[in-house]
Amino acid sequence: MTDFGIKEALKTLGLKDINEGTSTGSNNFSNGELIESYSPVDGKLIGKVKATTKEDFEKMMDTATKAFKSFRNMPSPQRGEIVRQFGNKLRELKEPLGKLVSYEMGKSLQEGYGEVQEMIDICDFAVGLSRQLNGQVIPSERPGHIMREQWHPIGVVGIISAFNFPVAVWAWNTSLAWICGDVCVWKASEKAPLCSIACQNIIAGVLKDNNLPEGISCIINGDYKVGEMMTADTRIPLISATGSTRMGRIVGTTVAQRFGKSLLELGGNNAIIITPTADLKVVVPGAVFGAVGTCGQRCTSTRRLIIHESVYDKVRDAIVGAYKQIKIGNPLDETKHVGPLIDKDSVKTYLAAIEKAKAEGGNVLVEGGVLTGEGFESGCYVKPVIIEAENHFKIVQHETFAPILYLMKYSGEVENAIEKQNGVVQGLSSAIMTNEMKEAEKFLSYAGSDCGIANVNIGTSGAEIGGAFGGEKETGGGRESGSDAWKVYMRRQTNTVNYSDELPLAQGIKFDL
Ligand code: UN1
Repeated sequence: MTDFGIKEALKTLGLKDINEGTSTGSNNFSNGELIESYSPVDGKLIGKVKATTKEDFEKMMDTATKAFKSFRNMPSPQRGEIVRQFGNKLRELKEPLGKLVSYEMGKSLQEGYGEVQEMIDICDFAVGLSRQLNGQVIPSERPGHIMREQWHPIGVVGIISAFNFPVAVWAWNTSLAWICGDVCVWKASEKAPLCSIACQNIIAGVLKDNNLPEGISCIINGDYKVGEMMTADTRIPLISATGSTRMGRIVGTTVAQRFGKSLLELGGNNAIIITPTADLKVVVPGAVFGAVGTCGQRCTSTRRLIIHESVYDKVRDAIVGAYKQIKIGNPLDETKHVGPLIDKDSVKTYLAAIEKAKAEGGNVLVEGGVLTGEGFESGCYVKPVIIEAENHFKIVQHETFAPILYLMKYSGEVENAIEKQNGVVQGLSSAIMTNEMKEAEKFLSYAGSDCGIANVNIGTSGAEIGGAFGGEKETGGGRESGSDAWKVYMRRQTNTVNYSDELPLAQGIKFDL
């Protein structure tokens, strides 16, 4: 069987000797026990990475804090130049890195390339931004005084990322943090450690070419215990964490205890409202890609379809029909739509969720199951499922990271659908399919969707980097990527300068000596 060029890709990305427990990622100080990375694509061991010990962590923090002291002095447009070079390297390496993402994480090759493209796009965005970290000038109430606001680098930024976007989410954070003058410490998911080593190799090369300290980009490896070293550390003023609500609750409270800042991007329970005027040509690909893309493992994956009763049968039949066309298999084979789940634990969670939905009264329209036989040896390939369910079911209220789509009806006005859409604890992404302008505007209004992302006539997933990404409620409230998300990576300083010969006090207070 062809290896789809994986060996070659690993070599190009500098991932050799990975069976010895690589610490090839320059500035990866890790010397602890070995973490093995198995591909969900074929179940084979790809490589091993050494975990970070407490001692390693201390060394790393030393390097990072030292690097910050010099990096903050570099003018931000020059820092932008570094990010520009990083983006160019990613352009050169899009193919091997996209392949590694697909092989280590299991998403389709197209999506693997798409993820690297997101990295390139955010680098471009950051380069432009490096000349626009503007503060403002504020009129003072006192004569001969001027007030202004400045944005300064915040320091060492800790990044915790999930397996499902093993490279892009890091780049969303780092590209902005770097132009802001921060240095970054990254704890990638222990389920996709080689992706992080590959990325580290790329940026380490750029830093070296520019004679910059390698501590500008550091990685640490391991499970939640390694994450804890970071979240508890007062030398890290900002922790940006992507993952489950459970993880976010622990990270958020730990960081808050020490008055650090956290940027949390947690679970979603994203719905598409399908109204009577919805165009099926848009609905079907939008809903199906949203539900089965990345095997249902995006935080923006579509979990629920809330369909008007008058078009319910038609929409249901069209979606069920489309599911019959879905080809499941090796994600590196571009004719396949859906690859595997990340691991066997995920498969168990998927199977348990289907059982729970049935037990609560769900009606299975498209049966699930684990695929076996040739090509499915890893045991991680599952069939996308459709279940008719009620919004209040416990399992529907819960985010299951798998391709399970719940269908439900609404009747009457769009407000009833919006209430259902908002009737979950998560608040990441949402969408409405309609040709009625009033319905669309209601959905986007203050009385509409309560999510951080609300779309019209497109699905819930596939957000572009230009907008702020994140959501409300148990999604954590953080915003990363575009818009003014950069501000979280900086500290704000308000200045008042007196250029007069007097000292008038604010609020007209007299204090004569
Ligand atoms: C995530 O699932 O963690 O909107 C991020 C999307 C992607 C990002 C998803 N651009 O689907």
